[in-house]
Amino acid sequence: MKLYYSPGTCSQSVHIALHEAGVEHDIVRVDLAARTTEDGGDYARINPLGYVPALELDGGEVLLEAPAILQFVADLRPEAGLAPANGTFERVRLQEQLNFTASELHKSFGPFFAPVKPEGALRAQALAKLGKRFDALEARLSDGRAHVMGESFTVADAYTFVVASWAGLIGFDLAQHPRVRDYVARVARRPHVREVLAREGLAA
Ligand SMILES: N[C@@H](CCC(=O)N[C@@H](CS)C(=O)NCC(=O)O)C(=O)O
Repeated sequence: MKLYYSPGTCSQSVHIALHEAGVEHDIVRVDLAARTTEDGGDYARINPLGYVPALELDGGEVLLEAPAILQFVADLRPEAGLAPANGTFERVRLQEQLNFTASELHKSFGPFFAPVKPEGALRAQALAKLGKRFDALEARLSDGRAHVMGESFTVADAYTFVVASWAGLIGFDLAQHPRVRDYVARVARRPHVREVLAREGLAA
């Protein structure tokens, strides 16, 4: 299978999941601005909406949307323990967290990555909203759990880690969210995460 990715973006969550699950895969870098793949292909043929991640299966089918792809990867290797079994309440809890990361945390970064950045009162408003989402993540980690679903690393961590690590990129200081800060540092130390960062050409 092939993962279409752009370094450091949310596609990194799938990249991490593939490594943690031990699933053999190729990676194809996408130029998001030009909408082309590294071999000069038209990325719109993979995802007409132009965003990453996309996972192309060996039969040619393309799977989109990070929360769905992450669960697909987890289910390829149940023994890796990256998601509770389908049909259980624990699985729904994982989906709840994946959805929080996608539609609350990830999307709250949107204004800062838009071509026209928010300034003044708009920036303050966007920062306040992001801060509230980080408050929720801080509260989730407040019982001392090592990972968002408990003690074990799951695909929800692959995604939450990547998104939370963007705080530094936009100058959002995690000092007010020490458990999130420690969580990001902890996940960044995982051997597979370090491997993925290196493979994407990013410093650990
Ligand atoms: N709903 C999509 C969102 C993916 C997304 O936001 N991808 C960003 C990188 S983190 C992207 O490729 N942005 C470029 C664009 O939208 O043109 C998902 O969950 O996979």
